[in-house]
Amino acid sequence: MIQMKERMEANLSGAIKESSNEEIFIALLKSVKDMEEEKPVIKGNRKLYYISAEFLVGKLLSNNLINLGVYDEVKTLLAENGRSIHEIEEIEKEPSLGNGGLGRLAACFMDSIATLGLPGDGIGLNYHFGLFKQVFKNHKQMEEINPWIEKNSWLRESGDRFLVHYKDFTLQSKLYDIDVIGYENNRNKLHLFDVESVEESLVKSGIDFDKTDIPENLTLFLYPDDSDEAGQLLRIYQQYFMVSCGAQLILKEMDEAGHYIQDLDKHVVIQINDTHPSLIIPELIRLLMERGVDKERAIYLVSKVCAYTNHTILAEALEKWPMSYLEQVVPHLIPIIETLNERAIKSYGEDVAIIDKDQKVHMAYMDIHNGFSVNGVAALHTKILKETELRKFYEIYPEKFNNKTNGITFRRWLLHCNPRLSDFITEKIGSGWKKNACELEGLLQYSEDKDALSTLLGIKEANKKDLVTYLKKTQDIQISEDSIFDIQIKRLHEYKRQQMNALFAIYKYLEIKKGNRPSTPITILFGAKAAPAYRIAKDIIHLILCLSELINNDPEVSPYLKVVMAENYNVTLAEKLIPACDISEQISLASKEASGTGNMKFMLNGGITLGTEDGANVEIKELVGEENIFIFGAKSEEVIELYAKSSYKSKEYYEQDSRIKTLVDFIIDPKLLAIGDKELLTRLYDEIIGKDWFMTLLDLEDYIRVKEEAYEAYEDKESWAKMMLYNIAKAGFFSSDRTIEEYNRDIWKLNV
Ligand code: 26V
Repeated sequence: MIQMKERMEANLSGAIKESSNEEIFIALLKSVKDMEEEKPVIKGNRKLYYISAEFLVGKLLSNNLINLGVYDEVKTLLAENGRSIHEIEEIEKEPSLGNGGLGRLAACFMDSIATLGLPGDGIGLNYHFGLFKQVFKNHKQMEEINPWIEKNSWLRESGDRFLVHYKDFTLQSKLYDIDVIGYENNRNKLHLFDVESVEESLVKSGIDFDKTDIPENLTLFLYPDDSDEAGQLLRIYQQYFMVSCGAQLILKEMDEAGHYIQDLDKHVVIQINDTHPSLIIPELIRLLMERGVDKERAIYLVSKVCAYTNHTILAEALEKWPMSYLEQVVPHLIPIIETLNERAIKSYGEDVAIIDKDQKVHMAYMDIHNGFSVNGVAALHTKILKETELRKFYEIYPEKFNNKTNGITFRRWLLHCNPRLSDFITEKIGSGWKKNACELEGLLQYSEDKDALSTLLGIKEANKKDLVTYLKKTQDIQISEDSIFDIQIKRLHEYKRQQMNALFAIYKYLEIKKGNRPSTPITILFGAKAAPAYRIAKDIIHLILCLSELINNDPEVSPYLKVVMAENYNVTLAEKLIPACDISEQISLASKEASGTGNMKFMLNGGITLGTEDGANVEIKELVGEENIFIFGAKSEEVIELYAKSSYKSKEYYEQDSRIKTLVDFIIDPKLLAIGDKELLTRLYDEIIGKDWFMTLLDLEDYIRVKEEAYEAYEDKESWAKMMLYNIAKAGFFSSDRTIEEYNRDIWKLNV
């Protein structure tokens, strides 16, 4: 095998010592791409296509070096030449091809699919500016473009080009591939479709652009603002582009493998990641018919090939496209969608129609009728789908429903982001856990070992120091490494209840003002982007930034409490924050967070969950036991009943509990109004008292009580370290390798 040293020499004009970080990065990129190309592509008689509008892959250099088994070699080579791998990593731009959990899940899955040696490619879009870059100005979120594609990147141009027909024009696709290398295994591909005519200069200021010029704007952004009709139409144009290219690629690969089109169901399985790619169903039927397959047979074949994953029960997030929009964009799919609708009604009645009375197409319903599998992403989520949200469908097709609790790749979320902990684990139990995550349980034998527990605390301290340095250097944020790191990082959404955490910060601030100081200082850290058109989410960011300004500049309070919101939260930042966390905030309103995957990443890195019984928190609790997690708040059954009866009135909590009243009133306290924008703060205040759709005030008292318990528990370092150890030891279940094994066993059945 060619050594990395030789590869680097071939790709670098001068010596490593004399080269710039940029030059070294490019040489490494080229070397890694060469190594990847030498890896065989994973093959099999049956292939998976994971189709998703989002793949939040994160930076790829270290990930790929690890999976190729040359990370240590490169690190040493650089160190011998006086260079640090971490400085080189900084050069790479992070592609932001996802919003949050759903996109990151797709990236973890790609890693595990290749690691398990399964033939499975990803299909998505090559957004030039991805999601936006978040910047704070006047305590508000502003959006800027986030260009990430450079002359030298992980993208490889592929020769494949397909024509995509819309009502008014035709576009030709251009395909880029990113190699997906399994850990000590071979290669799959992530196919990202793009269009040649896209025009980056269409973006004028911030992230504004002409939404009607489809040939020029199609792949500029991930999910552009869809609060208006033009935005929604653009989304349909994007979705159709992705699925049409994907379907054509699948059929082309069938041909190349010499398979008969009639045997599609033997050789292909398509996992539809949420409903964004659901138009692949009518499109594939159409393409099969174009190739001479009769309609009934085409519908049958497609229904044996497509499987659907649901990622949310939030009504506003379930896609329903007006027929009139589809007519404007893809009229040739209309007769097929109408046929599917008529068949569903004929067999099972109007109740489960795909097209509703308002002439809207329910994408999820189309998937359920015309796919062979429907899965939720955590046990509780799947139970709610079966019993409540999709009950009618579960009664018709009980055999289609199944649960696949989410997982995360331990290569990125432990091996790469927390080398100290990773080395500690290997020293204690050997390296088998890297391939068989359940071996982490072996750590339990150290639960009474004082040396091991104190080493574990030392690792956390060191990681906290690293984070302090990083935040100071990159964002000029000053926090104390000796404080409790209490972290909530995830998309900003009302149901995730960052506002409840902010109300706690107000409570703590007022307590300290009264002289009730915490034994250990507290740092409450947030990271979150809000959708550009999501008013309340942006108001919550405004509140947090104003609180941060007030609290951090108050000399009476700031030695004991800091509130910090890190800018532009992304995968790279998550990799720094997670290893340094003491308390992991997972405080969504029970029943609303389908799974969560941040909760798993924190657990694996010794962060202790403070959470509601929601999503995968329920499974975390079952694994670690009540004594190793802090659980509070209403249960999902209570919440579902409150919604059913429309009986929750936030105003009653506000009026009847004087402490709650004090905390909520503080949102419009003159001290905050002097810092922030009166209109925004008042709007949020009114929202919480008048509506509070996600029941913040219902759980606030219990949240304060249990969070104080967690802070107190932190004081006993040895027992805290035991909790950490327990959480790490029990995290094996959440390896995405386990999740993918289950998908393959129950749904994909790729015979390797
Ligand atoms: C999307 C939207 C878009 C319109 C405005 C409101 C809204 C609210 C939620 C969403 C989420 C869409 C689906 C999604 O990202 N689900 C996430 O999937 C993760 C991976 O399965 C899971 O861990 C998260 O709990 C779930 O929220």
